[in-house]
Amino acid sequence: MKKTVSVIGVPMDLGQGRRGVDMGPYAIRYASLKERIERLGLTVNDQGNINVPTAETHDIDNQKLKYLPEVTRVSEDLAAKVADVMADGHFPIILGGDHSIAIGSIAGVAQHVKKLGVIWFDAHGDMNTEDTTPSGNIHGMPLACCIGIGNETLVNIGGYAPKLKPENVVIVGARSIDPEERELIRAHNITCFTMHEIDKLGIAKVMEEAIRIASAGTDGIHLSLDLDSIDPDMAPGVGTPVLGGVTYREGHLAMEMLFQSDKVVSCDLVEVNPILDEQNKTARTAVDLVCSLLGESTM
Ligand code: NNH
Ligand code: MN
Ligand code: MN
Ligand code: MN
Repeated sequence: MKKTVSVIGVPMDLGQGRRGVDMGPYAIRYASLKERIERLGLTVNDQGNINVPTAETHDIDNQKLKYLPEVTRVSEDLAAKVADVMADGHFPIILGGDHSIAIGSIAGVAQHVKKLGVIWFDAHGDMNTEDTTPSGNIHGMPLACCIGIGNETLVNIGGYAPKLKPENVVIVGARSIDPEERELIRAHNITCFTMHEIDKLGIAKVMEEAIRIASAGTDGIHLSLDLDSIDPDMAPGVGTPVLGGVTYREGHLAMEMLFQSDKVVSCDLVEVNPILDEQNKTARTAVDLVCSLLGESTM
């Protein structure tokens, strides 16, 4: 585990339709992110926020990919920032914002860790392309972009593609996948542990497999943690809650196993929307989970 954590906020709400997710970075900081991580003996370097344009100042000029130019610009800035802190030897924690920010964060991480695996904790697949998206929302597309499919511009953020090999990508917690997205997940042979597998095999077995697959032949794992992977009882403040999610304890065991693997090099905490939340519960869940990821133990 690296000794210094760099926190990068991305107040992004242009990748989906519900306002308030741009306040996610503030909500997560307000849930004592820095203090909690410092208690683990790590140094926290808060880099502030990446500048994100306000929705009111821009038009949706492309219904297929809403706010494409704006999301592109933010993704490039974020990729550069993440690459910079990785070059300094830090562990980046990227605070969303909606999940479209993973296009930029992974572009930055993979610039450093060239053979990168990803564990994508999400109720959704985020494997839509501009041809399959039912919504035009870029937050439903970041994983596809990272494996090199979909919109040219988004696929090439950071000036290179692809960022990931599908064989090192694992989705965990899925329970709401669009029909054409399912086809893409299958066609690209991406491992997807839905809630069905978590119920049946148990989270420990699922994570053991997920870690094995994401680390096979790679030099590190990026964790992209969409808070809607967690059951709405502990994470109600998300734009698209789906019943029957990962429980609080399952989430913790997953994070503890990732810590023990010593493979994780970076992470995203996304989709926390304080306007839809109950007394910042979702941000507090996010902080609890990331502390487990960084080695907080119950003993
Ligand atoms: N699959 C849908 C779409 O592409 C919803 C995605 N919503 C998410 N993804 N919250 O994590 O628009
Ligand atoms: Mn620097
Ligand atoms: Mn997502
Ligand atoms: Mn999701």
